[in-house]
Amino acid sequence: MTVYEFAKGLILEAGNNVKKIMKQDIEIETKSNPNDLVTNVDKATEKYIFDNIMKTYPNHLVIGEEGHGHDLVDEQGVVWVVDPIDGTLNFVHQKENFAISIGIYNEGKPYAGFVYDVMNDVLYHAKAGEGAYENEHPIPDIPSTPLKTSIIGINPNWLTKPRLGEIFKPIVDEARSARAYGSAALEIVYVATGKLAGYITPRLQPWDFAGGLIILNEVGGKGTNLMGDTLSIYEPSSIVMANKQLHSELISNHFEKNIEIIELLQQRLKDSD
Ligand code: 2AM
Ligand code: CA
Repeated sequence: MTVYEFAKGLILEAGNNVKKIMKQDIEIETKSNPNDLVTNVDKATEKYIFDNIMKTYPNHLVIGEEGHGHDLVDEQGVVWVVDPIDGTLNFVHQKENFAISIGIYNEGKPYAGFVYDVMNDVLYHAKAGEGAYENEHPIPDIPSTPLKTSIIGINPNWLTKPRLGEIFKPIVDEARSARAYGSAALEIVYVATGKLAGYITPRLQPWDFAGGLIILNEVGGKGTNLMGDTLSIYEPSSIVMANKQLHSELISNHFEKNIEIIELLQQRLKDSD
C-alpha cells in the first residue's frame, strides 16, 4: 500500500470516529482566548491519526495542531501536517462545516493533500502531479476570473480591524461578493472546485492550509502569503489562495501598495509563534 492510499483510508476512518464520538458529549475548553476552542474530539482525533501513522511509519514526522511537532523547523524525510478538526467553532456550534486536513511533504516537496468534509462525506484529495479529486471525480482546472466577477472567501471579523480592514474593504467592495465558511481548509478546497475564486486571510497555521494548498496547486490555482512569497509548513502566515489571474490582480492592485503594513503583520506572526 502506498503512503497515499494509507493516508486516504486513515482520514476516512478518523472521520467515522468523529461522527461516533460527537454523538456523545462534546467537552469544550478554551485555549489562547475565550473564542479559541478545543474539544475532546480535536484531541482524540489527532491522537488517533498520530498513533496510526507511527504504527505504520515510525520514521515519519507529524506536525499537528493539538501538540505534535510544533518545534520542527526544516526536516528531512516525510512530514505529515495535520489538523484534526479545522473549523472547531463550526464543529461546536453547528455540528457541520468542519474538516479534517492532512498535507504530506516528502523531502520538503508536496506529496499529497487531503481535506475531508466529514458531515457531507466528501473527501478532496490529490497526489502531487496526478490531479485532484472530489471523492472519485476528477476536479477540472479552475478558470481565471478578474476580481470584479469573483466571489471571494474572507472572514468578516477581519474587516472590522483598523488597519487590516482598510486593506480588505476595497477588495470586498470590488468583488462580485464575499462569503465566509469558517473552515480555512474547506474554503481552500472551494477555491479548487471553483465555488470561490479566492480566499484571503491574514493569519493561518500550517495545519489549516497544508492539505488544501496541495489540492489547489493540482488544479492550476496559486497560494502564497499576501506579499506573494511561497508558504512554509513550519510557520504561520498570511494567505491568499486563488486562481492565477485573481491571485496576481490581488497582489498587484491591493497588497503591493500596502506592503509596509503587511510586512509588519508578517513579522508579528513570526514573533508570536
Ligand atoms: P481551527 O478551527 O482549526 O482553529 C476560521 O476562520 C479558520 O481560521 C479555521 O480554519 C480556524 O482553524 C482558523 N483559525 C482560527 N483562529 C486562528 C488563529 N488565531 N490563527 C490561525 N488560524 C486560525
Ligand atoms: Ca483545528
